Amino acid sequence: MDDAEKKGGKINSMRTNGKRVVTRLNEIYQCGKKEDGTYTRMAFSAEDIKGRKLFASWAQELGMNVRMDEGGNLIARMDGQNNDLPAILMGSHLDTVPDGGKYDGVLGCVGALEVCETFKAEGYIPKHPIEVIVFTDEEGFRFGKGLTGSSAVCGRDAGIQDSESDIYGEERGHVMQSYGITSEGVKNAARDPESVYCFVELHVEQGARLYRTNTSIGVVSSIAGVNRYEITVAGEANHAGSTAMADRRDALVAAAGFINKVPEVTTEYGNEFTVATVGTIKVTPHSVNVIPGTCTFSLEIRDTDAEVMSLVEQKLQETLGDICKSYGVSYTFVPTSFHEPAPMSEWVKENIVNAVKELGIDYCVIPSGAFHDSLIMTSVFRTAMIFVPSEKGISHSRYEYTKDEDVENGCNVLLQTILNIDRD
Ligand code: HGY
Ligand code: MN
Ligand code: MN
Repeated sequence: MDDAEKKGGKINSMRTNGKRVVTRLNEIYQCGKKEDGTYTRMAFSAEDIKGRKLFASWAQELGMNVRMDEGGNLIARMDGQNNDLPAILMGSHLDTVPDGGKYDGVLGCVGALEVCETFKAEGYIPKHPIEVIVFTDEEGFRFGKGLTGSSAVCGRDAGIQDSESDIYGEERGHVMQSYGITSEGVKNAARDPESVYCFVELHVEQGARLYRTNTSIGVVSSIAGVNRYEITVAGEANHAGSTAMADRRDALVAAAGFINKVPEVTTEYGNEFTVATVGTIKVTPHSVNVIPGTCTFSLEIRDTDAEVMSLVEQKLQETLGDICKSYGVSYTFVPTSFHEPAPMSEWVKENIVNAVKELGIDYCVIPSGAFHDSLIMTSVFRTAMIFVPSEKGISHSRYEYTKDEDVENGCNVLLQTILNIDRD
């Protein structure tokens, strides 16, 4: 390709190979096959590592330089015409929730690699170096806190410690040995803001707005903030046969009273998009013939407005206090993680919108209820996201599905966005 072509017609007709992307989404999915019949790539697990190795091998075949930073982020780099320029970053995550789907996170990684593969096939050398980044433990279900790799890249305290235990009782320090990283070392992964031009993440919507309105592309306006808490209700463990109903201080019954109120309070004090969820629960001593002495559960509140989030938190805490008082039990309400709602970069968004228009694809601008590595990345780097539809809005499920043509559209929009940014 000569210079005129590089600047003109040929690059405007450059397209990704949708079939290859769909095949790769399936291949990464297969890496998660487990004996229990699910497909799960829990962060730091053998299945996760298998997926990352496969991904790294594809990048190496392209001649990209592949490394892992101290945060465990896998980074594949393609040289630009001027390697002194800051790098254009694309990517997402390969870890999944339990029994997760084929698209969440993986599309952003495989789609980013596809952009590089298309550049190579077309002989197009971008001005800027390009990096594809697979972030560490985005989902965070294992230790109850995600966005580990992106927090590290942004120099934000990921709030992790080698001594903390995951949901199976395994220590983080031991678990992270599978990547060869430590909680202390993760802090060294902070990236010089000057070394990054911008970050673009392609992702499935995970909600039903694009699907319901039959829209091909979502340009993400902002990402909802997410605050998490661990609540423990403490009553009295006692004999389940000989303790009269009137004499009980059952921690689970009190917790259930509160959990039952969460939707009502959230709807009353939140706005249209506010959500609150209790997603995990455990009791002690966890015996069929003992009244639960303690009940510990998670609470998560999400919204695009930080003030609404704190009002809902306050009202839920008041409700918990009233209910615990009426049952004669005590409680603790401990914040475990806070992520502020975050708007996306106007400049990157504009580049995405221009790309969509150039390709003649229909789009709308929507907020994201799910969080993503972009939620953190936008605090340091110019960041925006491209959404493609999730059939029926289903995600975090084996039934997650995005049509092949939507996958291809998303990759082409990513490609065109990067071309536009690179020429800026
Ligand atoms: O939970 C989330 O919103 C993200 O998908 N990890
Ligand atoms: Mn997810
Ligand atoms: Mn995701």
